Amino acid sequence: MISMVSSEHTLKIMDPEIAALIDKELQRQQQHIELIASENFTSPAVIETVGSILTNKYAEGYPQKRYYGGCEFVDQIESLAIERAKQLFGCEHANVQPHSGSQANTAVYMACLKPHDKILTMSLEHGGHLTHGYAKNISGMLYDVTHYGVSENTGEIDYDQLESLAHEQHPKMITIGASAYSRTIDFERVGTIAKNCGALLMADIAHIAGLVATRLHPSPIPYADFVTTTTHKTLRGPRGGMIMCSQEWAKAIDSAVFPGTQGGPLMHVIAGKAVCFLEALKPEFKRYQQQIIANAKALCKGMQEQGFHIVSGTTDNHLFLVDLRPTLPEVSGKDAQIALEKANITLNKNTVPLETRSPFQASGIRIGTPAITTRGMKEKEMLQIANFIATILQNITDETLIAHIKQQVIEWCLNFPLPY
Ligand code: DSN
Repeated sequence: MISMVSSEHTLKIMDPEIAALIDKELQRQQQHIELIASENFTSPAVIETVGSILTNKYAEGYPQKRYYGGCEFVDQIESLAIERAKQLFGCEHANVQPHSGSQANTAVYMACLKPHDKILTMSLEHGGHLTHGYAKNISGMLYDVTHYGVSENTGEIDYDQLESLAHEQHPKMITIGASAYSRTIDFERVGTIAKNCGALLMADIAHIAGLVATRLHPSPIPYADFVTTTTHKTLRGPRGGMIMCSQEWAKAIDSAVFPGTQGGPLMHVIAGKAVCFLEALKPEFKRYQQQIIANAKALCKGMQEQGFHIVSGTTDNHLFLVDLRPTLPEVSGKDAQIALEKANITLNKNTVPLETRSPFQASGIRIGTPAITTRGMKEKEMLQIANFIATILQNITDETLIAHIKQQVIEWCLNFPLPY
């Protein structure tokens, strides 16, 4: 499709500055070990779709119910995306228009809550998300928020605390789902708690969507009134969001997305979601998800063998948290992130249970394997990565050593080319 652009209109000619920055970003992606748990490398087919002429089209409304003419083909595209999402996740209704996970969560709240209603959610410090009632997010401003968290001893979600808070607070909604949690989530138990206290349940599977789609993580669909996700993390699609629910809530959810919280849908991104869902329905996608988990377990074990403390002791999914304090008490998460970045290893600092530093410093790092698994890395490579990380963190002020590892990382990355 790109080849349809005549040479005098290419980006390099029209805007060499932006073209050069995109080239640099591509080189950065190729030459770094990407361990940010929420990032991935989407397929060339998705990139082609998102970069297509579909970006030209306005289509406010839904298939066959649009406010604009000329929607014949985008109607078919959105219908395909919806049908594939329903097939992939086994849900009754899917809205594929949310521009992001945050938009998806906000639309769910708009569909069923009124300002000042009570919500019970996982706290950000314990692995939740901004849109799960964080004070400076709209969810924390509009609703009366109570937080549950992880047990300080085990690092696992404290379902007993969740249950007693639910009976004490009588929330209108409970949310379950996390951005930094490495263990299997017991959606069935939380569904029972919600039912017993008369609360609605929203499960946010943004991080684990690929694992849920392939049933490598139990699905919340049978237990939750609403399931929200992004499409670009383990699901490996374009950057965007989605809401799934039963037919009972379909109309309210659709109205909350449009016109409630969004205007025109991004049809190029919706088409990219359709392509992503088709890819995710293929058997090789399940093998990819299995390898993500195998790699996370191997990297986690590698870090433990290097003497690092893992929150909750292990991982069941695509990520894990390292609490740096027992091994390197003087090194903050921020220090670690900066030092690793110098050696082309990208990840993010993260707060850990019983955190003693501010969120800007933090005492942990979050490590995820979706992106490096897409590049074809396997268990053997995870041990090498653990070795790189440990060497840097144990010699955090040794700039010569870090520069030397950077060169090794760049050469090593050549063995795992990106498909672009
Ligand atoms: N920013 C995402 C993450 O890194 O987990 C969550 O929205």
